Amino acid sequence: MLPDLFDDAPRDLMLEPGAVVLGGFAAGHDAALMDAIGVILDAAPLRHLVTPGGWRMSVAMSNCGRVGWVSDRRGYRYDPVDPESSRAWPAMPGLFKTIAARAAEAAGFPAFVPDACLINRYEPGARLSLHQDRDEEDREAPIVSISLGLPATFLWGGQKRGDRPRRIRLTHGDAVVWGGPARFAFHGVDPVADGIHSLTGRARFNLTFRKVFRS
Ligand code: MD6
Ligand code: FE
Repeated sequence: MLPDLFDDAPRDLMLEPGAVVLGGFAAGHDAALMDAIGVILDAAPLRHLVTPGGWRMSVAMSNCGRVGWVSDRRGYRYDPVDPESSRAWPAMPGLFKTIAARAAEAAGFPAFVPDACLINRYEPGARLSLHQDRDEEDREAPIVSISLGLPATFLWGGQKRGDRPRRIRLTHGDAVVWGGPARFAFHGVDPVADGIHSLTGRARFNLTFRKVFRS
């Protein structure tokens, strides 16, 4: 047996209790996911939101589902209406719900029913600084993230903002799930390196599924 030093086989990785990377989890559905993303973005185009502090985010965002995550000078919030169009966000495709629920279950969180999905597009150089996801009313449900296209270095910062983050490479099809004791961990994304991916072109896409409302 040769050592698998050069093996790209999918790997699962426990980050800490409640947080796991499921290597390649969504790879078999990549084309269908990108098709569905394209339909959503036709109705609710990607845009660069402004932070409450007045900075334009380098990541371009849109949403589908009952509510969408938005930021502007007034703050962060979940909004049932796309502020660009004043219309409801596109419905969440069944494929999204199914894949998110399966990933959550594989990570030990059965019966996950997301009501919001944030769509992020990173062009080369785009990044996301360390943050917690805490705008959701439901504090029990996990968050499920699916990465497509160009690879990225994910920052896993632990429970305190000052903790030095671990760096984890996320590649096409990887899922990250966190909840329970890890639900409010700090995390972010380093600037995406330039490259071309056969399915997404010069971009990384990330879907994060949330359950915003309790019940
Ligand atoms: C990203 N993701 O991977 C950014 N948040 O592009 C997030 O901020 C994130 O991946 C909560 C849970 C999973 C995530
Ligand atoms: Fe986040």
